[in-house]
Amino acid sequence: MTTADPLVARLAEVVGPTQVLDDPGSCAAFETDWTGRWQGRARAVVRPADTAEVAAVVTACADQGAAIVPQGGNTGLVGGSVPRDGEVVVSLTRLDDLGPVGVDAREVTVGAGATLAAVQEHAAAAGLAYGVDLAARDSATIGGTIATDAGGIRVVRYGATRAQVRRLEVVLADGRIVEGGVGDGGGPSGEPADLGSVIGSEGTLALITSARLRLLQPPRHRAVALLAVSDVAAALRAQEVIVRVAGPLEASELVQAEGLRRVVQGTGQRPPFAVTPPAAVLVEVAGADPVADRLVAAVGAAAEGDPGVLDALVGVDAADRTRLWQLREAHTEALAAAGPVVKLDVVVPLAALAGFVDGLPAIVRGAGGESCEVVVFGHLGVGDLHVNLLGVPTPWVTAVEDAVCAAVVAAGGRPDGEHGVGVQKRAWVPRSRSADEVAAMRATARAFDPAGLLNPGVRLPD
Ligand code: FAD
Ligand code: 2HG
Ligand code: ZN
Repeated sequence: MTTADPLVARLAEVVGPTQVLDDPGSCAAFETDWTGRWQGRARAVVRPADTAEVAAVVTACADQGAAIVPQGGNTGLVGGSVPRDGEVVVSLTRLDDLGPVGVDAREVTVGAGATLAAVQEHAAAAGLAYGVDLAARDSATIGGTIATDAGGIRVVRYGATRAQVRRLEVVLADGRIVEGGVGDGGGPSGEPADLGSVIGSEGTLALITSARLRLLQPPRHRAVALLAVSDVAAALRAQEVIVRVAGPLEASELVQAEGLRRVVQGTGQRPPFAVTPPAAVLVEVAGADPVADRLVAAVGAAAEGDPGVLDALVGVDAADRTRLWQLREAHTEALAAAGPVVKLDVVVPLAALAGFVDGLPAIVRGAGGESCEVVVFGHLGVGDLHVNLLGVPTPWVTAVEDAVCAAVVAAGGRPDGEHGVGVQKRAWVPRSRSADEVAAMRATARAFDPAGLLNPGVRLPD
């Protein structure tokens, strides 16, 4: 700590001087997002140790009218986790307590700063599992995943993060601590506060300090298949047949040739197929009894009479399953290694998905991205797609983003998917939601945070 800023001095009294950073070198990692695209200076970075310290930090900021950016693992991809204009960054990563697992109630209470991986391992040690998983699991925090309502690779089976949260403890914008249930996870009736709107609010309504999470009985057997397909329409047909024959899927993920090539190059893994297919769909089936035969039968049924299914691999033992999953999970890292990436996480209705993906290269070219590489992958089961664009000339980034978002809306979808609105999609909120819906969002924000101190510039349009 180096400054004479009186707010920073007060924050140091609350959390101790070593937990307040204000020199550029120490703040840098908290000021730039995972993609490197969004960055800004923080007035200071504060790292409280517990809920009481978070409340005292927020009270001190509120007294001075100082804006706050809550931050977890800083793996967000829409610019919402880093400062824009001298806000105080409140990093929640030290709130990483893992409470005892309630085996009978199938739940656990954890600090907002616990990583997803830590919670998964903690649940597994008690014979249970947590229903959310994503490739950033080692850094992404429970607080961040709740604040974004993260989806992830199990979303088709267990729903997004909202479906896993029973109770929240939060610190409001004026420093008060509130505990409450969320929706039907709130326990006995007479629950005083429903904090459901905090889920997915991207740090704009409250700082999440801890959460009681629903856990589940993990399936004992798993099998994974990667089907090479001619296009997205064939991927969707295959998914439909596999669900019909094998039952509900644990995961159903789409990748394309360009992404597969980048992943193979980046990981050094052998190409999965002799000829890289235009697209592939990864499906996982799980159950209490062995599931391999069921999956093999389902893959056979999908291929039978459908020339769009070109080839298939099935992985049953853990090493094979991991290898197949790596081909999907390594996309973000492999693309990041190739240079700056323009990322758009969008949701498109399944009926419009194939047409949307097929039309994307022309849309991107038409908006100034003539020499761009278009890579689409994502959560096929729920129509949440990650449009990654390599080589977009800087002056054309906004035009290209707008063209893709406009195509999403025209297809009946939403330009903000599981990653949230952040800074990136703010302008698209009124173009993809009704005026009444936007008014309701504003009213909720005003009720929680009348002075507008929590993550200003994120989520809500000006
Ligand atoms: P941060 O990035 O720190 O913050 C994200 C947002 O939440 C910000 O607006 C921030 O202000 C707010 N916030 C953070 N903590 C709190 C808190 N305690 N209280 C209030 N607000 C808070 N996302 C998916 O949905 N699905 C995926 O499959 C997925 N895969 C990914 C894979 C990789 C390799 C990477 C890099 C990212 C991926 N993401 C995915 C995006 C990201 O991991 C998620 O958005 C995640 O939920 C962010 O968690 P975090 O702790 O890093 O939050
Ligand atoms: C995933 O599903 C993540 O892997 C990241 O949501 C998506 O990198 C991306 O665009
Ligand atoms: Zn995703």
